[in-house]
Amino acid sequence: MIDGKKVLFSGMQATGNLTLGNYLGALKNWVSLADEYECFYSVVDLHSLTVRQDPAELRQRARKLLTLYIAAGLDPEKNCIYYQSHVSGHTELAWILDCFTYMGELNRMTQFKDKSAKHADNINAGLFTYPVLMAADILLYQADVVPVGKDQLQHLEITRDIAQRFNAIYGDVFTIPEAYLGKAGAKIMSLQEPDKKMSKSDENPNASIYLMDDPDTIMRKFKRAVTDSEGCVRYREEQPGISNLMDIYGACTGKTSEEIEKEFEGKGYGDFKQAVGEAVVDTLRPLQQRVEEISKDKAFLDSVIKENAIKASYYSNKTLRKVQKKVGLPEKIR
Ligand code: ATP
Ligand code: LTN
Repeated sequence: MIDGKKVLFSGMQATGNLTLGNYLGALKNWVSLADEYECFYSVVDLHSLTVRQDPAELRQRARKLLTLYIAAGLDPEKNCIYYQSHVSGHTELAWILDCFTYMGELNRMTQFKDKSAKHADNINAGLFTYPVLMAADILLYQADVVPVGKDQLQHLEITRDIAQRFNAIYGDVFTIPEAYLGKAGAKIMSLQEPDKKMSKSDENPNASIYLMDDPDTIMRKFKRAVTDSEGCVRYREEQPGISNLMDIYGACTGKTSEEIEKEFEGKGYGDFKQAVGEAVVDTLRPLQQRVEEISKDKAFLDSVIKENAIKASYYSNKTLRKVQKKVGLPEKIR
């Protein structure tokens, strides 16, 4: 609890360009949470190092992601938006938690298995202990809730296991966090393979709408989106491509699937795709404008980065000191 509010923590990696899936499934829904929770949103740049990065590109992407957080509507006065690497407590706690995590547990992580298959030439120790750094992120702020996608539930589960194990030995040190799953249907699928989720690491650029795509590109990608030969706009399992476009249209316009079915009754896929494209362009335009504006204000961004790192360090240090004391590390002479 901070000032009588429950604590919420989430993070995103600055790898790749954010997609419409990241926005509709995560960012957009985060905006309304600040009233109810004390929110920490980190750009988890240390996690990004688990796969090889171009240094200049990583720096640029991390700043872009932080800008996007703000442009999407996260008020940096109410939400603590910061770089993970600016708060040293994350790695300090991660080391201690490493000593309370078993190899067997980490070996079971499906993300580790997937990523090692994908980067077979660089299966580094950081990739293996990735979930422990994530546990440190969450536990450092005594987070009660963690909004994540389904793919991250296994990491949240190991976080809870580590916290419970630690608490069982040393008393109630950590809050046990709960997953906060967004609204159902918020999973946006690939425009090219509608049975796969839209993902920023997809190699086919036509599969995803990137948040910074220009209107022509957006319209073209929707025109090429994979559908089916049914010829009707209906929300059902046999039509995953159309259902996905309906989800996107609904998320951008607030219309329900029944309303959308009615609106496009007797109309062809061409008309429907045109409407979806326009709705997405209208949704992203203000976001893109805000990104432009905020990016130009270097002093503002720098002060957000600085102030929020100080705020995050303050809360994280409280937990870290407690943990260090519990495990028997000698107190610093101040
Ligand atoms: P990568 O391709 O690098 O694994 P990603 O695009 O899958 O990345 P993450 O960085 O894993 O995205 O996730 C960031 C946040 O966006 C998470 O909360 C996740 O649940 C959400 N998210 C990612 N993709 C989608 C999607 N297609 N639909 C809805 N939400 C999504
Ligand atoms: N692993 C997450 C990103 C992440 C995270 C976190 C999410 C790192 N630390 C802490 C929630 C809480 C991902 O790949 N989406």
